[in-house]
Amino acid sequence: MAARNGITLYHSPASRAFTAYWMLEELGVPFGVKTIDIKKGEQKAAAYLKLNPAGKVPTLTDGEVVVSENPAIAIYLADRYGYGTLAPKIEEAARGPYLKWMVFSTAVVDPVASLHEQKIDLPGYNFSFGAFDDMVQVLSGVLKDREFLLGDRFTAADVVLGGTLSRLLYQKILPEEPVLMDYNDRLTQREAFHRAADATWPSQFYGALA
Ligand SMILES: N[C@@H](CCC(=O)N[C@@H](CS)C(=O)NCC(=O)O)C(=O)O
Repeated sequence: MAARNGITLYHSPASRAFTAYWMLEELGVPFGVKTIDIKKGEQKAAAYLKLNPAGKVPTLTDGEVVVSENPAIAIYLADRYGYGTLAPKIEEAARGPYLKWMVFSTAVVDPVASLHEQKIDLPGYNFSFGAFDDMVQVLSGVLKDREFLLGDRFTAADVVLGGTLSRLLYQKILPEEPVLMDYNDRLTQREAFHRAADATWPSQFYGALA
């Protein structure tokens, strides 16, 4: 059932919708949850396709606003409910890398890692997401001397990249490089991460955190 302020998250347990759930927990805004069971194919039901024609979770509605794709959901929520804190302001220099890491998370990290998991490693120069090893190097490079993507400041970009990275480390798709593991530890220690994980993942998934 939708919360009074109108935010509803359509999610499926143990899915990429975890990222949007974590984002809402970081903001501390009230929200309702509707479960779309992707194992039962509910994401392809006509009513849901009207909200998200891609037939995937997550989708978020906030009053009249309908938004899907994790980075878009996080950018929307952070601008609306965490502007200047979880979202750097438009005029801040940090806004550039903030947006870059948002997009990089699902335009590069997620697809190239999915292919790598299938043992498909394409030549980077031919594909927009580049090569798997290059992606790992980019992440290790940016995180080697800082706490979060933008330095000592935690932002919604860490939620989007971190939600992806955390899953990929758990699935052993990303190499266990200390710099990535340390970053993941910093993120998974957050209370909002725990609340979202407890609500959306089977307990064994993040069992080590319990
Ligand atoms: N690019 C989307 C990916 C979302 C996605 O892949 N969702 C999966 C669950 S992990 C899904 O809904 N799969 C169901 C299907 O493809 O039918 C995002 O970042 O939000």
